Amino acid sequence: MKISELFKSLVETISTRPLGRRELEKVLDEYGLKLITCDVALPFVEELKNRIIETLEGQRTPLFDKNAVKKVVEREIEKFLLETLGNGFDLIEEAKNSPKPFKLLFIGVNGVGKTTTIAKVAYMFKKAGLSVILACSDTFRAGAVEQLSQHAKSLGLPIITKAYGSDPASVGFEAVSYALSKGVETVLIDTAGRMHTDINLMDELKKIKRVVEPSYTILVVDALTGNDAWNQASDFQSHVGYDAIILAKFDADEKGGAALSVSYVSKKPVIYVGTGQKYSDLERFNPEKYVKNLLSGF
Ligand SMILES: Nc1nc2c(ncn2[C@@H]2O[C@H](COP(=O)(O)OP(=O)(O)O)[C@@H](O)[C@H]2O)c(=O)[nH]1
Ligand SMILES: [Mg+2]
Repeated sequence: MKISELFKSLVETISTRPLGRRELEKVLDEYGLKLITCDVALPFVEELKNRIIETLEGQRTPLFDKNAVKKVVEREIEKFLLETLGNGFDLIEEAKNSPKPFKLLFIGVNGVGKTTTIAKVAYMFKKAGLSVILACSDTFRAGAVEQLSQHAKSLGLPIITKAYGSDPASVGFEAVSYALSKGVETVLIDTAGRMHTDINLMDELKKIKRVVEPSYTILVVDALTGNDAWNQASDFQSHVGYDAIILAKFDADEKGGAALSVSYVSKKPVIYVGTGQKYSDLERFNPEKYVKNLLSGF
């Protein structure tokens, strides 16, 4: 080792010290509490703390910078949150580059915003020059057909519906057949909600999925759901399975923790967020912006 290098390493040893578990725990407890008040689920926060202690314990930190520990912890939290959120994808790009018809199946608990989200996606596709057909496979709830038909009318789109109580899978199948024969590029399929603990519903969704073979299955979650978002994401994942998540009512949610919980428990990305009740109120989810916002509140 050269003298200059030796000197540098000596200075570093004197001016730094290794990070201890206790002080890391103290800082992480503060951040953890803040994440929990933002509705991020507890098991996620626990894992975040453990992972960061594992990474940082024993690492050398500047001796004279009081904020050094906080800074390094915050950088590590940011990294972990971005990793959890993963990489989303653009539905227009996917629709354009996939075999036709491009089929999207929307699932989720009743009232979360499925039907509204479908209308928004239809509007977005239409604007991008893609042809769309809607399918109302919610044959369970009175009013579901009327609601989606109203959107179809406003957007000038064809729609397949069947009477209340009909087989939801056959509605989806008919929409796909229509798309195939008429060259419609995309099929958006609405489904019934009920409770995510309802086994009949889960079986029904599985059947629709089997019959329709969607290009992507999308779980819609209400951002305001708070802690139950975790259970919904987990139940639909284990019973039906999905590829991505759209968070509706993001505009009404100041806390914003649901995005982390659902991505963590399902290992699927949030791809879009609903930001209002208008057709144009659908935005690509931006993890960097989201994490920055979340942490800036701390
Ligand atoms: N503020 C806001 N409201 C929304 C959003 N998405 C849906 N909603 C409202 O949530 C309610 C339930 O939506 P709906 O699409 O019928 O839910 P579904 O039962 O899952 O199909 C309606 O009053 C919608 O207008 C959103 O992104 N922001
Ligand atoms: Mg609905």
